[in-house]
Amino acid sequence: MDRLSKAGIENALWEPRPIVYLPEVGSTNTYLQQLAMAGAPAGTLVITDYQTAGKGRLDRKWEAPAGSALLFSLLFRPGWPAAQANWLTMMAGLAVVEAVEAGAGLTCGVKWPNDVMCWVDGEWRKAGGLLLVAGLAGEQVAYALMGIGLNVNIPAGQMPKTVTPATSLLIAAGREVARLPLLVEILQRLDGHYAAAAQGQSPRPAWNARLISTGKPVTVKMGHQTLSGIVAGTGAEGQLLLRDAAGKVHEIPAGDVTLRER
Ligand code: BT5
Repeated sequence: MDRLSKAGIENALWEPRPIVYLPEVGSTNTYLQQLAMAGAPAGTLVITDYQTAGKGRLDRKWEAPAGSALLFSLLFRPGWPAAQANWLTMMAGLAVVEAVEAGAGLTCGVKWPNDVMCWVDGEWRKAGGLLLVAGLAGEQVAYALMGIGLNVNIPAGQMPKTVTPATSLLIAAGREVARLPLLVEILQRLDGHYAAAAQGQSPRPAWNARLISTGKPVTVKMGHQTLSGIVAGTGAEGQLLLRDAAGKVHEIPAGDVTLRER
């Protein structure tokens, strides 16, 4: 197993940033939230080798065996309008997809809204997930925690049981992928996308181009409600646009997408 450490990450980064490395933690997002509330600066990174209570959306769990994944959270203090908070999920999705393609030579994409998918054996499988927690002050994003989980070197026999078929870079690429250079690549790309967004450039066109479901038949679950249709694209705030059989376009702010075979 390749080792992560605070000094190793500091040495590998081009620009300094506050780093907390923990061999084990409940959830990097929860840990970073406490730091954020205590005034930690933008850019703070919390990273671990193992989470005992890793979180997905809606009280779901994120599971990965020790030392085989990238599990980290980043603190942003964008001061953006609340409606723009989703830009962070788009930027993180782009950064992870680009870094994995560059570092592992795989074909990857984003499944709306927060899944990182890799193409393996003729289908898209989930290799990573993003978890955005935004702290609002009035109508502005005072702080935002971007949690990123990426299955790097999880062997086939140790993959967690999941709803969406899952994979790791090891399985998809057929070789181990070093986590530290991959982390550095993700951070650099994310910083680049963030700098562009801070100048007002939306990540949405690039993110749209990476969505795997556009034009495809899908089923979307939103709580107890289920809708089927063809993905027509995304709206200005990242909501999914779904055209149903009657031709009506629904705007879906959050939900779970399953790709359907025609
Ligand atoms: C996500 O939620 O995909 C967001 C995952 C974010 C995880 C990171 S790790 C660092 C940071 N700290 C945290 O505590 N969390 C973030 P969602 O779309 O709700 O998907 C959750 C579902 O994915 C689960 O219900 C499982 O079915 C599945 N799942 C769990 N672990 C997985 C894994 N390692 N790979 C693929 N799928 C997984």
